[in-house]
Amino acid sequence: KKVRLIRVPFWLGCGRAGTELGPESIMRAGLLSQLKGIGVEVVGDSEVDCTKHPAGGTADGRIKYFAEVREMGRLVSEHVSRAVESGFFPLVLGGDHSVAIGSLAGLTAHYRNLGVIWFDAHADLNTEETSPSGNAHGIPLAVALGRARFKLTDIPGASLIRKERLVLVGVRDIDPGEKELIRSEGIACFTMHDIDKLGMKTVMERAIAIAGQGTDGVHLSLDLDALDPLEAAGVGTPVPGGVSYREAHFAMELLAESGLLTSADIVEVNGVLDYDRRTARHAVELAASMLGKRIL
Ligand code: DIR
Ligand code: MN
Ligand code: MN
Ligand code: MN
Repeated sequence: KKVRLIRVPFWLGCGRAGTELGPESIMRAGLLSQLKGIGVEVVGDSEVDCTKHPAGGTADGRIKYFAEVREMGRLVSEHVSRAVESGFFPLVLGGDHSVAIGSLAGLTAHYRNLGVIWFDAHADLNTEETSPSGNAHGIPLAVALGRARFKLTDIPGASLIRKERLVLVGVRDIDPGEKELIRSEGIACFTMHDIDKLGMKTVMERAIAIAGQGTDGVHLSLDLDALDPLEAAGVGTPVPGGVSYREAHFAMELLAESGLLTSADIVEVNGVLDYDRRTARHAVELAASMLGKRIL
């Protein structure tokens, strides 16, 4: 497997500085040596030239820094698209979760039928209208499904993802508008309640079946706030009652075993809040596991 790293030092989508340090924190936690150790070749490592220090508070309607988010999305899309074209596995290091707008745009330019597994405490299904925070990291899935005013197809080359092939895992904090969308669209959503009830094994088997059925690529978008804040405190929007490191690690191993994964995002690692660097280290372990690292 040949991986291309795409670093996106962006925080404007979460309204709080620190995630622009995410890519560097993850690299410093030993990503390259971990991947080398399991025989994963890293071919190319690029940094997206996104806005780090905004000139002013350019709110376009209700979403903060929307112009910057949109431009970042376009740039990330180009990087991801180029990586897929060259036959590489794009591994996008965020940055806040709005970077996934760019990943999905770049991926849908190539995969006709992309499956998406969204590992997150949140549903990220707000629209410009339903967002209670105005933060762009809460809208990427509504954008990708074409349910927000800004649509994935507003980025050159991109197409929408299909709701039938999208699955959420680890969710425990959903806004009213998101709940409505999940219900009306029938989006597959494995909450913490489902994980507690069924266990991670069954949940991931079902998630993989949904995202893998008839698809030509499967993307994992891993928001580190899916993990319990007791183990991964370095995120901007921690929610108690999350996935344990052990469960997350197992989920990544099951994904690797499926052999279906073709790209991933690792997002929301906040270099300022991650005081003990544990969140970044977990991110590295999870990256290695999803790319095939085995205990034995
Ligand atoms: C919340 C938080 N649903 C929002 N979203 C987060 O602002 O729209 N997503 N933190 O990762
Ligand atoms: Mn998220
Ligand atoms: Mn989240
Ligand atoms: Mn491991």
